[in-house]
Amino acid sequence: MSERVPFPVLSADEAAAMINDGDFLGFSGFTPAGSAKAVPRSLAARARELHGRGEPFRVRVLTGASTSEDLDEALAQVNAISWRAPYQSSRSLRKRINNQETSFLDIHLSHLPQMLDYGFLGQINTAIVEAIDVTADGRIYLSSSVGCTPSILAHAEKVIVEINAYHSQRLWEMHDIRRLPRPPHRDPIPIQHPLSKIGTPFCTVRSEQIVGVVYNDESDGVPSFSPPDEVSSRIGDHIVEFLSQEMHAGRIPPEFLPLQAGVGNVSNAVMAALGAHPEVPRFQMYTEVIQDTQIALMQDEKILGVSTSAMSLSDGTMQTVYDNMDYFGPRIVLRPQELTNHPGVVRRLGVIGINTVLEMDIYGCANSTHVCGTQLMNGIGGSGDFVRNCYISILQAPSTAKGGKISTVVPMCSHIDHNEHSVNVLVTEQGLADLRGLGPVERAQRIIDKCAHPDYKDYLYDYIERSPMGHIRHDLGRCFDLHRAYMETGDMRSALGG
Ligand code: 0RQ
Repeated sequence: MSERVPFPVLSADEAAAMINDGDFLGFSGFTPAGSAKAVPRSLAARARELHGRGEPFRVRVLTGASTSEDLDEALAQVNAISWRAPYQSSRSLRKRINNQETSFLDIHLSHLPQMLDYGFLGQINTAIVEAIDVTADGRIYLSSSVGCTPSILAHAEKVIVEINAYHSQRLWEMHDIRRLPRPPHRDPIPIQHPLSKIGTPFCTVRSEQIVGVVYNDESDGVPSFSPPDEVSSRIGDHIVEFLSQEMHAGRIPPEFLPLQAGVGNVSNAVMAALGAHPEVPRFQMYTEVIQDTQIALMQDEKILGVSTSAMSLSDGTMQTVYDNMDYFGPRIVLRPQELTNHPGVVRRLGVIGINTVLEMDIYGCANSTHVCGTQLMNGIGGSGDFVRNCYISILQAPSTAKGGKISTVVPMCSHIDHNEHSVNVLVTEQGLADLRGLGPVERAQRIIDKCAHPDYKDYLYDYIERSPMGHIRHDLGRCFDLHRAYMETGDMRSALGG
């Protein structure tokens, strides 16, 4: 590690002053993990001041996935984001996007580095990246996430490095950075195991790109999760039972297969259920984000190793990792999202993917992103990368939302992110529907039978029976009646009649 940084040391305000209205900015970050913090906060303050004087100041923002309150939330609150990709989870930004104040590109996370490389997204003016260190010859050692940062750095005219002393100086031991060349010069990716390493522990830029360094000392600020609720625990139990049956049937080998798990409370509960179950053997993960539960399961030696793009951990759990780097260093690999989510590697390893959706339809299509087909929630993130390429793709949701006013099992999804051709298993707290090998109408019967909430079952059966005959039975005049009822009365049950 370098002893003295050979670049101008800037305050966050000085760094923010280098950014111009209309600039295209690439930030580090994949969830709050490894997000740039001090400079975007100063940028938001600058935008507020300029807007107060009636001057325009809005920027285009690219990151690996979602970010922290200091980035998306702070900038969106002052309406300083004109364009955003590829994923977000901020309340204020969501509102701006749904009001058409911010243009949002919702794309598969594994596709982003290639899109950037080919210039589809434009030229990045400045990259603002969090690191644990930078050297005179332009090696940048990233912090708690990798995401799209290696590609952002490669394509940025200027680079500002936020060196964050909060993180362990040993984080580089986990990093495995490699960018893929353009076709036809792409060799097979030699990842044969979640812990295979194929790259370097640092990103490389030309030292002339680096215009300054900002010092910082603050955590990623990831909130801790509430203990699993009953609904999430029941979803977890159904998945565990299914996976152990698959093992007994010889469709999952005794050493198990690597798991991928999405983010959020439901996912956290499912991981806890898997970890607690004696029939599930010790396993590896090939995933894009890890949360607190995975670290606890690693300490218990239930999870043996993890490949991920981010460690999205609450402060206490992060401290546990940093205090025990001899243990965690060799067991966690942090990689760019084009590798963690790479279709070829996911298929080769036989990953079992478990992701959460907003709604699922009776034929096995699912909506992860748009409430009633119009209102963006977060974005597709990496879910599509995994759903399409997993060995077994499992999608989960509570059977109802908003206290029963919404059925998450509907005749036709109001927006489709994952379709019947990719989805293998649907699960709610009511039960689990294994769809493999079933035709559309058999799928519909099984999904209603196993997954729908009892309040909505009769309605859904009746919908199939009264729909015109076809390979897939749909009534285009009625397929969105539940959604329409929700939009008109605030309760889908108003469509149920009787
Ligand atoms: O809203 O809290 O206001 O009540 O949606 O729902 O059940 O708390 O579940 O936090 O896991 O989020 C799909 C959004 C689920 C997330 C989604 C309402 C519900 C609640 C959240 P309230 P829950 P979660 C790896 C993989 C796409 C990206 C992905 C997601 C709120 O999992 O963004 O998978 N996935 N990435 O009440 C209206 C419905 C609803 C509904 C739930 N049908 N209609 N509102 N809600 N169902 C990670 C990355 O890619 C980085």
